[in-house]
Amino acid sequence: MKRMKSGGGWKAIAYTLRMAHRVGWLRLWRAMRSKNACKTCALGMGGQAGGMRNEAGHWPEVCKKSLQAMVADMQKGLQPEFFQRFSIAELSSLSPRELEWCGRLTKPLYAGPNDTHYRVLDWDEAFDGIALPLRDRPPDQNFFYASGRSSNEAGFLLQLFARLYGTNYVNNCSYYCHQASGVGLNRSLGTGTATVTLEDVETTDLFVLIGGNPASNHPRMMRSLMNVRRRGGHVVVVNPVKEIGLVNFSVPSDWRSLLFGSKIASFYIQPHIGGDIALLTGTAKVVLERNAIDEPFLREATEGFDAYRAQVLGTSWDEIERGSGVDRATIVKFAEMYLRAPSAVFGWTMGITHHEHGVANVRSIVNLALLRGMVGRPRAGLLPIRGHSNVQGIGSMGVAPALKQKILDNLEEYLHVKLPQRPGLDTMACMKAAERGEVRSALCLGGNLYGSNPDAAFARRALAKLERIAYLSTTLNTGHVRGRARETWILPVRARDEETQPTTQESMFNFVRYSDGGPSRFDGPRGEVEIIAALAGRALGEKSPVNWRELSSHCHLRQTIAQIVPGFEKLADLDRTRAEFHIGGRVFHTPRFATPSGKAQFAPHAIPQLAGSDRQLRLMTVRSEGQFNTVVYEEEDIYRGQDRRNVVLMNPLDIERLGLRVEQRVRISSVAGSMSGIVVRAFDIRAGNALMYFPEANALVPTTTDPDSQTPSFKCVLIEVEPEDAATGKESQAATGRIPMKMAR
Ligand SMILES: Nc1nc2c(c(=O)[nH]1)N[C@H]1C(S)=C(S)[C@@H](COP(=O)(O)OP(=O)(O)OC[C@H]3O[C@@H](n4cnc5c(=O)[nH]c(N)nc54)[C@H](O)[C@@H]3O)O[C@H]1N2
Ligand SMILES: Nc1nc2c(c(=O)[nH]1)N[C@H]1C(S)=C(S)[C@@H](COP(=O)(O)OP(=O)(O)OC[C@H]3O[C@@H](n4cnc5c(=O)[nH]c(N)nc54)[C@H](O)[C@@H]3O)O[C@H]1N2
Ligand SMILES: [Mo]
Repeated sequence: MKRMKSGGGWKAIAYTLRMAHRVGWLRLWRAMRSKNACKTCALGMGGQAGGMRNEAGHWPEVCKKSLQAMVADMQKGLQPEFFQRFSIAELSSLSPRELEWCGRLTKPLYAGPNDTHYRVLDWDEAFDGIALPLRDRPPDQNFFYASGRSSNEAGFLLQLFARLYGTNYVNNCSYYCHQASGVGLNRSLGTGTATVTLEDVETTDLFVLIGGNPASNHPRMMRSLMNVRRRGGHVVVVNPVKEIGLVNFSVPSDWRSLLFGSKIASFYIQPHIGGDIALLTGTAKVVLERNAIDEPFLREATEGFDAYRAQVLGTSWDEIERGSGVDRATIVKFAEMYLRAPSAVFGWTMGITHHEHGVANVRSIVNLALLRGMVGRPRAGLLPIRGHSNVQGIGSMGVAPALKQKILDNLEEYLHVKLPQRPGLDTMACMKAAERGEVRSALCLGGNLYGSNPDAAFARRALAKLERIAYLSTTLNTGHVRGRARETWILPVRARDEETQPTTQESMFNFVRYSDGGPSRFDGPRGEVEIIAALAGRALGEKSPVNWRELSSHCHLRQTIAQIVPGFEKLADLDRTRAEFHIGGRVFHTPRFATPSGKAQFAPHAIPQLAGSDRQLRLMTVRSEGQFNTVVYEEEDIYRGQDRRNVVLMNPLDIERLGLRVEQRVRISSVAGSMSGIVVRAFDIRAGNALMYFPEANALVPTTTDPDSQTPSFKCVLIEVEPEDAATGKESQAATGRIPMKMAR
């Protein structure tokens, strides 16, 4: 498959036309124009200003991913006959893509220990089956998980349910995502989210993009980066892989960009996987050696500078070059660009957080920004580029193992109850407790814990040990068939734009969007809030201090949240004003921070020693252009020019050094497992490193986590690559579906 010369552009437009054809032009147009926050990434498009509009009001903002998500939600509903016809074993042989395109879930489903097929239940049976056994269980034998696509209202209710039930075993997908950003930013600045607005990003002089591929994963951010360049600013990309869309991107909604393409990266630096701390230390060393620091800012607004300076100056260039894989001249050039920039924003994604030193990575970025006073003023600051469209809101609502003290106090006062004090568990800790048999049941609001977990064999084992698991989902995924407990329930939910009552979401810029909902597309699925309220009412019965029926009104929920969650006060009037808003206290335009002393905290970090021998490569597991997390929409990755997913992308030097050939089948192994039938492909990636696609490659990722954020090291797995005997080479990954898709519907 040929690689594109530019990301976005006509390919994206042609795709839009194909998708429109699939579900009908008018239907798709109406759906995309509806007043609902976009379902995919957390840039926060749409909402009250109308679909396809960003929070700065720009229109039209559309990306392939939002179309894919929309078209998937608009596909036909699955009929009960489907589950009579196809066994769970047959469904297990389907790839993530095939499962996604089977159709929308419309009826509650159940499979017990001896069932070969899912059975359709009515709602009451399902609610009783899931909720009543909870009454007899110690609360800490259950956990509650949320992905990041559900509403604030559903998230708030889920955690309220868990806490009134009596457990803090509540967490969300951020533990596999941006948790390191939250922890790192909190320790450095006392805040866990972006310090900047969208306008800051668009008007900054230098945008440093570290460890992310927004061309593919946050396409609408590319307009902002294009704008930075058009204003004469610079974009520096730090990424082991040369991602074509970060070199050149055609913004489909801008004719000039569409026709001629827009240069994105002014400078592209390719460190080793895990080499960012070394690179950032080197950059800071240049800033310090040239005494180009903002002294008044450092004196008045920060603490810990001396120790940090000593650590950086004490690190040798040899260590820096070896640790980063980048030569001194390149680092000096980057530092000089930083020194010349009157303002700078640092943005990062999973290349920074998916490491055992994820928090140290994040704090190293903050350190570098602080040196020149690039936090706490307009047009400068820090931006964790979030994943799921409402993952930030789900966290704000308290779907986390520990509630913020203020929320806890408010809740206790409001409800006149004592909430559980026993410490909660993060996602990996819940999975491990499940494997040990200490946790016995789980309730999952969206997501796919099987597909998103490291070490797929472990994930399957842990989930299979559970007595009960209930999934609230829109479509079938691998978790439903490979991540089953002894008893499994699947409850079909409405998508955001099918909700009968409005919902709210929070963008990565701390902007709260109001989504109208819309007409339901199927008979069957129910609203998430309605389902959670029904389960909570049954599980808690008489002793519940709240009226769950009352709480199934979203408007009532918003009023409750407004009283409980600081910063969300404006939710109380939102149904009347419809005025979307920025959450108070999150944007930092003055150099006073939310730490106890009001000062930002420097944190010295030594360069991590990454293990590995000459025979091993460091593997990152990443997304392709055609997927959204564990949901694969297309097998190909057009940006990286790959026609299939069971590939390992390597530097040509490594291919030669290891005695391999391009297109050769290999077996890849790590401490966690192995995969065979993988095809070797050459790619522009720093030598010593390799790339494979998630979720398939989770067979190789061990469950080791960053001790500070409990985030798995999805981006730094030591692997060995061995040629496979052609005769025994089996295709393990390109799961060939046995159910023709037409029949499946
Ligand atoms: N199309 C699409 N959009 C999505 C998603 C999706 O699956 N598909 N998922 C959503 C979610 S939940 C998230 S969290 C985001 C994820 O967005 P990204 O973080 O952009 O996604 P990844 O594919 O994990 O890619 C990480 C990037 O980091 C680079 N990288 C890997 N290791 C390192 C390292 O050690 N250092 C540096 N500097 N770079 C490194 C990789 O080369 C890759 O370009 O996207 C969101 N948007
Ligand atoms: N190896 C490796 N593993 C990773 C990553 C990686 O880069 N590499 N990335 C990690 C990251 S960043 C993340 S965020 C996690 C993602 O982990 P999760 O959030 O657990 O998984 P998703 O694939 O996003 O969940 C998709 C499912 O959500 C359901 N769904 C979709 N829309 C809705 C809705 O509106 N409501 C409800 N209730 N359900 C809905 C659908 O059934 C769909 O199958 O994976 C992590 N795992
Ligand atoms: Mo994520």
